[in-house]
Amino acid sequence: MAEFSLPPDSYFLGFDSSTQSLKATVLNSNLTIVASELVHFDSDLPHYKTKDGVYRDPSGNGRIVSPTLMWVEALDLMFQKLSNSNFDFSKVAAVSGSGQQHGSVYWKKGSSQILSSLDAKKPLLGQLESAFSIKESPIWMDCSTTKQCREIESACGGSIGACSSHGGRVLMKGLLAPRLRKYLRLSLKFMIALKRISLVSSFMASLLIGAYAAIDHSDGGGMNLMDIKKKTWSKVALEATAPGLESKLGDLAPAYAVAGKIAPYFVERYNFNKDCSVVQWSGDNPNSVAGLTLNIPGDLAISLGTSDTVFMITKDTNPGLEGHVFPNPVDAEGYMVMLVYKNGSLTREDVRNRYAEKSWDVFNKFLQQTQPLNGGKLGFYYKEHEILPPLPVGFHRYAIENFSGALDAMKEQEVEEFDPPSEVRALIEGQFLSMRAHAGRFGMPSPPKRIIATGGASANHDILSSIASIFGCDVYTVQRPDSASLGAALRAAHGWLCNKKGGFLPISDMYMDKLEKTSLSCKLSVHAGDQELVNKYAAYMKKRIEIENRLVQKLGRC
Ligand code: ADP
Ligand code: XUL
Repeated sequence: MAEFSLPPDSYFLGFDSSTQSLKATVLNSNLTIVASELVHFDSDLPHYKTKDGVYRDPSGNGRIVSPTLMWVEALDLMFQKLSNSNFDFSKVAAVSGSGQQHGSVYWKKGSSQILSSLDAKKPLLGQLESAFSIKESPIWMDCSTTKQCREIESACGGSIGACSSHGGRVLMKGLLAPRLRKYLRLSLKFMIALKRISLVSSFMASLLIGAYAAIDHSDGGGMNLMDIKKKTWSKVALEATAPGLESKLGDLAPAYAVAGKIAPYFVERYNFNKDCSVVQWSGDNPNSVAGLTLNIPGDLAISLGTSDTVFMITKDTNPGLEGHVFPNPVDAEGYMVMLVYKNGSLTREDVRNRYAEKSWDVFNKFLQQTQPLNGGKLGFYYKEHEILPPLPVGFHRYAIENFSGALDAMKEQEVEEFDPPSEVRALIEGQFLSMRAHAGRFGMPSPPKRIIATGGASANHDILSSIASIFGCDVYTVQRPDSASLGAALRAAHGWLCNKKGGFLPISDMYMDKLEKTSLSCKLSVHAGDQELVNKYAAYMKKRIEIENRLVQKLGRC
């Protein structure tokens, strides 16, 4: 291993360009965090007038986008903030990053010349103003592509299963393939003027190398366009989406590969070493797999960010109807399986604002005051069109008779509203009962060995306690809730080592026997709930799924 150790006294810089912010985490050669920084889009860049980092189309057509140039300006500001804190860029041996998944950027013809000749005396923003065909990037929350989902599904053979080697079910509006079908069929003129399509991850990497960066296998696996076993573009999926697509997507590369050296722009402007490597960026959920050091099958990770996601590592490439499967970014042979909920933190904030005086303290007090199973008050809260289950915006509440008994004895009645403390508990129990039910279908052991929680809301101990009671296992947290940027910094180090070796190296070699001495270790936050309650929750969960299925039948797929 000494042959392939990290260079002493060096830094590994990881970014996370997420829905609401750009974050940075820096690890040193001992894998200890030495710096971190945040640019919050709404408050640090208020002139874009985003809410939660996005624009929602007021006509209610489901279009949700973010200004591409806001991400560029956020990078300018991030470098400025790090410079102001006297961060020594010359010590950075490698940089990598994480991007919200499924967001897309459309580069115009001529943009590669702009990228390769950036003037170090000026910020990036003004220089990139004319580089994009579409100025507002559609993101993972966008759900304006129902028609295209249906068309692709039918072109793929009419069934979701027909496309199962492409990383997940096709009928998923947040994913890229239906969106590309919509945009690329807009007009021939648009198609001719378009040079390259990037994901948020490969877009940000492109800025750093001053050239178009490849899409990596893990984030690429989420596009519904890749054969995840062969790790190549899938001809069937490309053809079902749009003609001439392959040349616009460019090459694919492993997440641990080096995308290029850092561009001269950053060497001159911030004093980076000219040999600093930029390791492929990847999606935020794959980066979290790395940052949480998830390497034991049976460990479940729950990320509570803008979206809520649940993921595990696996060797199985067969996605269930609901799960996505991506190549694991730090295991050349392995995969990760994941569920995505659109109604995560923003829906918790909405219920907090309506019922808990806009305060997490009051929200938590309500969780503490109310009993597990909530006296049979069960709720479904969708502030955004939900993917899982596919239901439109709306709140639905039920009073369950015999809620702590056998499933057969439970009877529900729809009600208007609960008292404020019960609204809070109904939301939290509803979110995690749904996760337990759906994760069971993608192969989660019951109970999981342990849960590792991350993302903004994992800082909330009362939410973690509900998770431990519902799933019946211990809940761990990491030192900092932003595992995606930590994972990106760790992947920068991993990519650096793989590059030195000239091939893949297991990431655990990097922290073998010294995990506890690094910033990567997890700590036990809440013990498993008692078994009798876990069993009661199991019956209650089945009742919830019965009601959920009925809601889906009645309100249709969104
Ligand atoms: P993303 O990476 O998707 O931009 P984050 O992982 O940074 O999102 O999480 C941001 C969210 O964390 C906020 O929307 C906020 O609701 C949530 N959050 C922060 N602190 C708490 C808390 N104490 N309790 C519950 N949620 C919290
Ligand atoms: C994953 C997904 C979300 C975004 C959020 O498929 O759509 O988790 O990655 O950033």
